[in-house]
Amino acid sequence: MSRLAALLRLDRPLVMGILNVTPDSFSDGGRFLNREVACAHAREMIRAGADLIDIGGESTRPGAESVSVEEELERVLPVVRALRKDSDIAISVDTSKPEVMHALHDEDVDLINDVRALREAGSLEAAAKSGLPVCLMHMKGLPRTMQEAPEYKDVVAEVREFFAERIAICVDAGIRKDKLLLDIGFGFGKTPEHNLTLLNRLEHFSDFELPLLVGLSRKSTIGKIVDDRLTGSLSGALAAVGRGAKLLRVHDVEETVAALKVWRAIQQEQIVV
Ligand code: PT1
Repeated sequence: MSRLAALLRLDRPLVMGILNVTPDSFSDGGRFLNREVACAHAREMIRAGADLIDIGGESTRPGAESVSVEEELERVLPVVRALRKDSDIAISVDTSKPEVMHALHDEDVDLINDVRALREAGSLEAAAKSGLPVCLMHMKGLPRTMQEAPEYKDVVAEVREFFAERIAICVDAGIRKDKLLLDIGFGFGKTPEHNLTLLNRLEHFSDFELPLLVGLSRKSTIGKIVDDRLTGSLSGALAAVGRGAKLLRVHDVEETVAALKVWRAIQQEQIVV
């Protein structure tokens, strides 16, 4: 069985640690140093109990500019290789680019995490060919402009329709439904109220019978509620698992793992360490 399939069978929520591979200076030394820093950060998240590491070379935060294929490959691939050499951890790659997906053929990775849900030209085919599981995230608009007055008539209905359509398109392209994960896209073309509605009604997405991933760690909606984004993110994480989230995409792995231990102990009505 694949690493990810084995993780998903566990009867507990999973923690995906965020590894952003930041822009480098142009010198080779800069790149090398950046890789070292990224790998050290990954090792720290693994030590803290991460189940997966999500490696991303394109920022998709509100307002972010796009990056070239070459740049993204240069950022992501060396870190994927170094991490895989170091560890048997499940690796997810946060990308929308078919060229990056294609390059993953030769790497031992476990998941494509695509905030554009395979809508970029060529990515559906590239993902299908890779045979890898895919996380389909909902986003309205594109990162650079998505926070300019997002509007929905019924946000839950719209995101549900989006998932139904993307699942059908993936299955048509030869990606088995049981290889898909879904993500409501907290912070992607949504007002804080849209984000809160989707999170509160996460159970409205359970009938797709696919694992639900939630990423709210340190996001601006949390920062609008409380100053301390860590405390806010942990509280949001527990609300998400209580409503059926199977995976949490987080910056603060150690703290999230601890919060989940308390949640699980309550679920199991006994101390679990
Ligand atoms: C996410 C996610 C992601 N988020 C998945 N992948 C980001 N599957 C990157 C803000 O409002 O939720 N799910 N990859 C990061 N994106 C954002 C969006 C970061 C909004 C910050 C904000 O602050």
